[in-house]
Amino acid sequence: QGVNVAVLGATGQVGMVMRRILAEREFPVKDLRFIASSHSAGQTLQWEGHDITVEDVEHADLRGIDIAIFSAGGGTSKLWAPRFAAEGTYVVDNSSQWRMHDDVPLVVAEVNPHDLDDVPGRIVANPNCTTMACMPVLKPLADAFGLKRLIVSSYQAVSGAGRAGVLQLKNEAQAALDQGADKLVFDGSSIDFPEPTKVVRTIAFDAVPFIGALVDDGSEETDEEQKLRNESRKILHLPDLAASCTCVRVGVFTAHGMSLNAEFEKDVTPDQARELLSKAPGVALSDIPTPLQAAGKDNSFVGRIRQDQAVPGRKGLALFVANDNLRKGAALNAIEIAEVIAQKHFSEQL
Ligand code: 11C
Repeated sequence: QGVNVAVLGATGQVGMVMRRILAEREFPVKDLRFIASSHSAGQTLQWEGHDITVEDVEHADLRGIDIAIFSAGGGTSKLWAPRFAAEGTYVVDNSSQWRMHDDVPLVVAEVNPHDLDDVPGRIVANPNCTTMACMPVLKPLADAFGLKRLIVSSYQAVSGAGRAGVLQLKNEAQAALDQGADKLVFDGSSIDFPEPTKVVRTIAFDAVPFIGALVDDGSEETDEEQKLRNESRKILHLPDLAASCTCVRVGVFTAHGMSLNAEFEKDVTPDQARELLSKAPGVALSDIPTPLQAAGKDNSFVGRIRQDQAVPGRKGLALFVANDNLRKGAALNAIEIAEVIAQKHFSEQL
Protein backbone atom coordinates (compact mmCIF):
# COMPACT_ATOMS: atom_id res chain seq x y z
CA GLN A 1 0.00 0.00 0.00
CA GLY A 2 1.09 3.58 -0.58
CA VAL A 3 2.23 5.71 -3.50
CA ASN A 4 5.48 5.68 -5.43
CA VAL A 5 7.27 8.96 -4.74
CA ALA A 6 10.35 10.58 -6.26
CA VAL A 7 12.14 13.68 -4.99
CA LEU A 8 14.01 15.59 -7.69
CA GLY A 9 16.69 17.79 -6.13
CA ALA A 10 16.86 15.59 -3.05
CA THR A 11 20.41 16.64 -2.16
CA GLY A 12 19.71 20.40 -1.97
CA GLN A 13 18.74 22.47 1.05
CA VAL A 14 14.98 22.19 0.44
CA GLY A 15 15.38 18.55 -0.66
CA MET A 16 16.94 17.79 2.71
CA VAL A 17 13.97 19.34 4.51
CA MET A 18 11.61 17.41 2.21
CA ARG A 19 13.18 14.11 3.24
CA ARG A 20 12.84 15.05 6.90
CA ILE A 21 9.18 16.08 6.53
CA LEU A 22 8.20 12.99 4.49
CA ALA A 23 9.42 10.90 7.44
CA GLU A 24 7.93 13.17 10.16
CA ARG A 25 4.48 13.13 8.55
CA GLU A 26 4.64 9.40 7.80
CA PHE A 27 3.78 10.09 4.19
CA PRO A 28 2.25 6.92 2.71
CA VAL A 29 5.31 5.97 0.66
CA LYS A 30 5.42 2.64 -1.15
CA ASP A 31 8.66 3.22 -3.01
CA LEU A 32 10.87 6.32 -2.62
CA ARG A 33 13.43 7.43 -5.18
CA PHE A 34 15.90 10.29 -4.95
CA ILE A 35 16.86 11.91 -8.25
CA ALA A 36 19.23 14.78 -9.01
CA SER A 37 21.52 16.19 -11.66
CA SER A 38 24.61 14.23 -12.67
CA HIS A 39 26.59 16.46 -10.29
CA SER A 40 24.89 14.92 -7.21
CA ALA A 41 23.99 11.48 -8.61
CA GLY A 42 25.68 8.50 -6.98
CA GLN A 43 25.53 9.93 -3.43
CA THR A 44 23.65 7.87 -0.89
CA LEU A 45 20.97 9.39 1.35
CA GLN A 46 19.41 7.82 4.42
CA TRP A 47 15.73 6.94 4.46
CA GLU A 48 14.20 5.12 7.40
CA GLY A 49 17.37 3.29 8.31
CA HIS A 50 18.58 2.34 4.85
CA ASP A 51 20.57 4.01 2.10
CA ILE A 52 19.04 5.17 -1.18
CA THR A 53 21.41 5.97 -4.04
CA VAL A 54 20.65 9.24 -5.82
CA GLU A 55 19.84 8.59 -9.47
CA ASP A 56 20.96 10.78 -12.37
CA VAL A 57 17.83 12.35 -13.89
CA GLU A 58 19.31 11.92 -17.38
CA HIS A 59 19.42 8.15 -17.01
CA ALA A 60 16.57 7.46 -14.57
CA ASP A 61 13.67 5.23 -15.66
CA LEU A 62 10.70 7.58 -15.21
CA ARG A 63 8.03 4.88 -15.33
CA GLY A 64 5.95 3.95 -12.30
CA ILE A 65 6.32 7.15 -10.27
CA ASP A 66 2.93 8.34 -8.92
CA ILE A 67 4.06 11.67 -7.48
CA ALA A 68 7.35 13.52 -8.05
CA ILE A 69 8.26 16.46 -5.85
CA PHE A 70 10.65 18.84 -7.59
CA SER A 71 12.99 21.27 -5.90
CA ALA A 72 15.58 21.69 -8.56
CA GLY A 73 15.25 25.17 -10.04
CA GLY A 74 13.22 26.60 -12.91
CA GLY A 75 15.41 25.40 -15.78
CA THR A 76 15.39 21.79 -14.61
CA SER A 77 11.67 21.98 -13.99
CA LYS A 78 10.94 23.42 -17.42
CA LEU A 79 12.68 20.50 -19.06
CA TRP A 80 11.78 17.63 -16.76
CA ALA A 81 8.29 18.34 -15.36
CA PRO A 82 6.60 17.68 -18.74
CA ARG A 83 8.68 14.53 -19.21
CA PHE A 84 7.62 13.14 -15.82
CA ALA A 85 4.00 14.21 -16.44
CA ALA A 86 4.03 12.44 -19.82
CA GLU A 87 4.68 9.19 -17.91
CA GLY A 88 1.51 9.79 -15.84
CA THR A 89 3.31 11.23 -12.82
CA TYR A 90 1.84 14.13 -10.83
CA VAL A 91 4.62 16.71 -10.48
CA VAL A 92 4.61 19.09 -7.51
CA ASP A 93 7.05 21.81 -8.51
CA ASN A 94 8.71 24.21 -6.10
CA SER A 95 10.19 26.52 -8.75
CA SER A 96 8.63 29.62 -10.29
CA GLN A 97 8.56 28.00 -13.75
CA TRP A 98 4.91 26.89 -13.93
CA ARG A 99 3.17 29.01 -11.29
CA MET A 100 1.40 31.43 -13.60
CA HIS A 101 0.46 28.92 -16.33
CA ASP A 102 -3.34 28.85 -16.69
CA ASP A 103 -3.64 25.06 -16.60
CA VAL A 104 -1.28 24.65 -13.61
CA PRO A 105 -2.89 24.94 -10.16
CA LEU A 106 -0.93 27.08 -7.71
CA VAL A 107 -1.81 25.73 -4.30
CA VAL A 108 -1.42 26.45 -0.60
CA ALA A 109 -2.70 23.29 1.03
CA GLU A 110 -5.01 24.87 3.61
CA VAL A 111 -6.13 27.71 1.33
CA ASN A 112 -7.14 26.34 -2.09
CA PRO A 113 -6.88 22.51 -2.06
CA HIS A 114 -9.97 22.35 -4.33
CA ASP A 115 -7.79 23.62 -7.16
CA LEU A 116 -6.31 20.08 -7.11
CA ASP A 117 -9.63 18.43 -8.05
CA ASP A 118 -8.69 18.51 -11.71
CA VAL A 119 -5.06 18.68 -12.81
CA PRO A 120 -5.19 18.13 -16.57
CA GLY A 121 -1.48 18.66 -17.18
CA ARG A 122 -0.43 16.76 -14.04
CA ILE A 123 1.82 19.65 -12.97
CA VAL A 124 1.04 21.56 -9.76
CA ALA A 125 3.02 24.57 -8.55
CA ASN A 126 4.12 25.46 -5.03
CA PRO A 127 4.11 29.25 -4.39
CA ASN A 128 7.07 31.44 -3.53
CA CYS A 129 7.82 31.47 0.20
CA THR A 130 6.80 35.11 0.74
CA THR A 131 3.38 34.52 -0.81
CA MET A 132 3.09 31.23 1.06
CA ALA A 133 3.67 32.80 4.48
CA CYS A 134 0.86 35.33 3.95
CA MET A 135 -1.82 33.10 2.40
CA PRO A 136 -3.08 31.13 5.45
CA VAL A 137 -3.39 34.48 7.26
CA LEU A 138 -5.04 36.45 4.46
CA LYS A 139 -7.48 33.77 3.25
CA PRO A 140 -9.87 33.80 6.26
CA LEU A 141 -9.69 37.61 6.42
CA ALA A 142 -10.36 37.90 2.68
CA ASP A 143 -13.34 35.53 2.91
CA ALA A 144 -14.85 37.37 5.87
CA PHE A 145 -14.13 40.99 5.01
CA GLY A 146 -13.28 41.16 1.28
CA LEU A 147 -9.61 41.91 0.64
CA LYS A 148 -9.15 44.95 -1.64
CA ARG A 149 -5.59 46.16 -1.30
CA LEU A 150 -2.38 44.76 0.13
CA ILE A 151 0.99 46.35 0.88
CA VAL A 152 3.78 44.04 2.00
CA SER A 153 7.36 44.67 3.11
CA SER A 154 9.39 41.51 3.56
CA TYR A 155 12.35 40.72 5.82
CA GLN A 156 13.72 37.62 4.07
CA ALA A 157 16.21 35.09 5.37
CA VAL A 158 19.39 34.21 3.47
CA SER A 159 18.43 30.53 3.16
CA GLY A 160 15.88 31.75 0.58
CA ALA A 161 18.92 32.35 -1.63
CA GLY A 162 20.08 28.77 -1.09
CA ARG A 163 23.08 27.32 0.68
CA ALA A 164 25.26 30.01 -0.92
CA GLY A 165 23.24 32.70 0.87
CA VAL A 166 23.69 30.92 4.18
CA LEU A 167 27.45 30.66 3.67
CA GLN A 168 27.70 34.33 2.72
CA LEU A 169 26.02 35.44 5.97
CA LYS A 170 28.13 33.04 8.04
CA ASN A 171 31.42 34.13 6.45
CA GLU A 172 30.61 37.84 6.65
CA ALA A 173 29.45 37.60 10.27
CA GLN A 174 32.62 35.70 11.16
CA ALA A 175 34.80 38.32 9.45
CA ALA A 176 33.03 41.12 11.32
CA LEU A 177 33.29 39.40 14.70
CA ASP A 178 36.99 38.69 14.07
CA GLN A 179 37.60 42.40 13.33
CA GLY A 180 35.47 43.87 16.14
CA ALA A 181 31.94 44.04 14.78
CA ASP A 182 30.83 46.91 17.01
CA LYS A 183 33.08 49.26 15.04
CA LEU A 184 30.11 49.21 12.63
CA VAL A 185 28.17 51.35 15.12
CA PHE A 186 30.06 54.42 13.89
CA ASP A 187 31.36 53.48 10.46
CA GLY A 188 29.86 51.01 7.96
CA SER A 189 33.16 50.79 6.11
CA SER A 190 35.22 49.93 9.22
CA ILE A 191 35.05 46.17 8.59
CA ASP A 192 36.78 44.51 5.68
CA PHE A 193 33.98 42.18 4.53
CA PRO A 194 34.58 39.44 1.95
CA GLU A 195 33.16 40.19 -1.53
CA PRO A 196 29.44 39.27 -1.66
CA THR A 197 29.01 35.87 -3.31
CA LYS A 198 25.22 35.52 -3.51
CA VAL A 199 23.22 38.35 -1.91
CA VAL A 200 24.07 41.44 -3.96
CA ARG A 201 25.44 43.45 -1.03
CA THR A 202 26.96 42.62 2.36
CA ILE A 203 24.19 40.96 4.38
CA ALA A 204 25.73 40.45 7.84
CA PHE A 205 24.52 43.25 10.13
CA ASP A 206 22.70 44.75 7.15
CA ALA A 207 19.44 44.78 5.16
CA VAL A 208 19.44 44.62 1.35
CA PRO A 209 16.32 45.80 -0.52
CA PHE A 210 16.91 43.71 -3.63
CA ILE A 211 15.88 40.05 -4.11
CA GLY A 212 15.75 38.21 -7.43
CA ALA A 213 16.14 40.17 -10.66
CA LEU A 214 14.70 43.38 -12.05
CA VAL A 215 11.76 42.74 -14.34
CA ASP A 216 12.16 44.24 -17.80
CA ASP A 217 8.70 45.88 -17.94
CA GLY A 218 9.47 49.43 -16.87
CA SER A 219 8.08 48.91 -13.35
CA GLU A 220 11.52 48.82 -11.67
CA GLU A 221 10.18 45.99 -9.49
CA THR A 222 12.05 42.74 -8.93
CA ASP A 223 10.51 39.42 -9.93
CA GLU A 224 10.34 38.54 -6.22
CA GLU A 225 8.15 41.61 -5.66
CA GLN A 226 5.89 40.76 -8.60
CA LYS A 227 5.50 37.14 -7.47
CA LEU A 228 3.70 38.26 -4.33
CA ARG A 229 1.11 40.22 -6.32
CA ASN A 230 0.59 37.68 -9.12
CA GLU A 231 0.62 34.56 -6.95
CA SER A 232 -1.69 36.05 -4.28
CA ARG A 233 -4.24 36.95 -6.97
CA LYS A 234 -4.20 33.40 -8.35
CA ILE A 235 -4.32 31.54 -5.01
CA LEU A 236 -7.01 33.73 -3.46
CA HIS A 237 -8.98 33.86 -6.73
CA LEU A 238 -8.90 37.66 -6.53
CA PRO A 239 -7.66 38.66 -10.01
CA ASP A 240 -8.11 42.37 -9.34
CA LEU A 241 -6.40 42.50 -5.94
CA ALA A 242 -4.29 45.67 -5.69
CA ALA A 243 -0.97 44.58 -4.22
CA SER A 244 2.48 46.05 -3.86
CA CYS A 245 5.55 44.58 -2.22
CA THR A 246 9.08 45.61 -1.28
CA CYS A 247 11.33 42.59 -0.73
CA VAL A 248 14.30 42.97 1.59
CA ARG A 249 16.98 40.43 2.50
CA VAL A 250 18.09 40.59 6.13
CA GLY A 251 20.89 38.93 8.11
CA VAL A 252 18.70 36.04 9.30
CA PHE A 253 19.45 32.41 8.47
CA THR A 254 15.93 30.99 8.16
CA ALA A 255 12.31 32.22 8.27
CA HIS A 256 10.91 35.25 6.52
CA GLY A 257 9.18 38.14 8.27
CA MET A 258 6.43 40.10 6.51
CA SER A 259 4.83 43.41 7.41
CA LEU A 260 1.31 43.52 5.94
CA ASN A 261 -1.08 46.43 5.50
CA ALA A 262 -4.39 45.09 4.23
CA GLU A 263 -7.47 47.07 3.22
CA PHE A 264 -10.91 45.43 3.18
CA GLU A 265 -14.38 46.08 1.70
CA LYS A 266 -16.01 45.74 5.11
CA ASP A 267 -15.16 47.03 8.56
CA VAL A 268 -12.82 44.78 10.55
CA THR A 269 -11.37 45.19 14.03
CA PRO A 270 -8.15 43.63 15.38
CA ASP A 271 -10.28 41.57 17.81
CA GLN A 272 -12.37 40.16 14.97
CA ALA A 273 -9.18 39.33 13.05
CA ARG A 274 -7.59 37.64 16.08
CA GLU A 275 -10.75 35.59 16.66
CA LEU A 276 -10.76 34.36 13.04
CA LEU A 277 -7.01 33.75 12.92
CA SER A 278 -7.03 31.80 16.19
CA LYS A 279 -9.04 29.13 14.33
CA ALA A 280 -7.31 29.33 10.95
CA PRO A 281 -5.41 26.21 9.82
CA GLY A 282 -1.68 26.78 9.42
CA VAL A 283 -1.76 29.94 11.57
CA ALA A 284 -0.58 30.57 15.14
CA LEU A 285 -1.12 33.82 17.00
CA SER A 286 1.97 35.33 18.61
CA ASP A 287 2.32 38.61 20.48
CA ILE A 288 5.65 39.41 18.78
CA PRO A 289 6.23 37.00 15.87
CA THR A 290 9.89 36.67 14.84
CA PRO A 291 11.82 34.61 12.28
CA LEU A 292 13.73 32.81 15.04
CA GLN A 293 10.43 31.81 16.59
CA ALA A 294 9.21 30.47 13.24
CA ALA A 295 12.38 28.64 12.11
CA GLY A 296 11.81 24.88 12.34
CA LYS A 297 8.04 25.27 12.86
CA ASP A 298 5.15 24.71 10.46
CA ASN A 299 2.76 27.58 11.17
CA SER A 300 2.64 31.16 9.95
CA PHE A 301 3.01 33.10 13.19
CA VAL A 302 0.95 36.30 13.12
CA GLY A 303 0.87 39.17 15.58
CA ARG A 304 1.11 42.94 16.12
CA ILE A 305 -2.43 43.06 14.71
CA ARG A 306 -3.57 46.69 14.69
CA GLN A 307 -6.08 48.91 12.99
CA ASP A 308 -4.24 50.48 10.03
CA GLN A 309 -4.40 54.18 10.88
CA ALA A 310 -3.72 55.16 7.25
CA VAL A 311 -7.03 53.65 6.10
CA PRO A 312 -10.17 55.67 6.86
CA GLY A 313 -12.64 54.06 9.29
CA ARG A 314 -12.10 50.47 10.34
CA LYS A 315 -11.36 48.99 6.95
CA GLY A 316 -7.61 48.45 7.35
CA LEU A 317 -5.40 46.12 9.36
CA ALA A 318 -1.65 46.16 9.96
CA LEU A 319 -0.03 42.89 11.00
CA PHE A 320 3.26 41.01 11.03
CA VAL A 321 3.83 37.41 9.89
CA ALA A 322 6.84 35.13 10.39
CA ASN A 323 7.16 31.74 8.70
CA ASP A 324 9.88 29.16 7.97
CA ASN A 325 10.74 29.64 4.29
CA LEU A 326 12.28 26.17 3.94
CA ARG A 327 9.40 24.29 5.62
CA LYS A 328 5.95 25.78 4.87
CA GLY A 329 7.57 28.18 2.40
CA ALA A 330 8.88 25.28 0.30
CA ALA A 331 9.17 21.64 1.44
CA LEU A 332 6.18 21.29 3.77
CA ASN A 333 3.59 22.79 1.44
CA ALA A 334 4.91 20.69 -1.46
CA ILE A 335 4.44 17.57 0.65
CA GLU A 336 1.00 18.71 1.82
CA ILE A 337 0.05 19.15 -1.84
CA ALA A 338 1.34 15.62 -2.50
CA GLU A 339 -0.82 14.36 0.40
CA VAL A 340 -3.92 15.97 -1.13
CA ILE A 341 -3.07 14.51 -4.55
CA ALA A 342 -2.61 11.08 -2.96
CA GLN A 343 -6.04 11.36 -1.27
CA LYS A 344 -7.80 12.66 -4.37
CA HIS A 345 -6.15 10.65 -7.10
CA PHE A 346 -4.59 7.53 -5.51
CA SER A 347 -7.10 6.76 -2.74
CA GLU A 348 -7.34 3.10 -3.80
CA GLN A 349 -3.62 2.70 -3.06
CA LEU A 350 -3.82 4.14 0.47
C1 11C B 1 14.12 34.06 -1.75
N1 11C B 1 11.79 33.57 -2.11
O1 11C B 1 13.92 34.21 -0.53
C2 11C B 1 13.10 33.39 -2.66
C3 11C B 1 13.47 31.96 -2.93
O2 11C B 1 10.38 31.73 -6.58
O3 11C B 1 10.68 29.94 -5.44
C4 11C B 1 12.49 31.17 -3.76
C5 11C B 1 12.23 31.71 -5.13
C6 11C B 1 11.02 31.08 -5.75
O4 11C B 1 15.14 34.42 -2.31
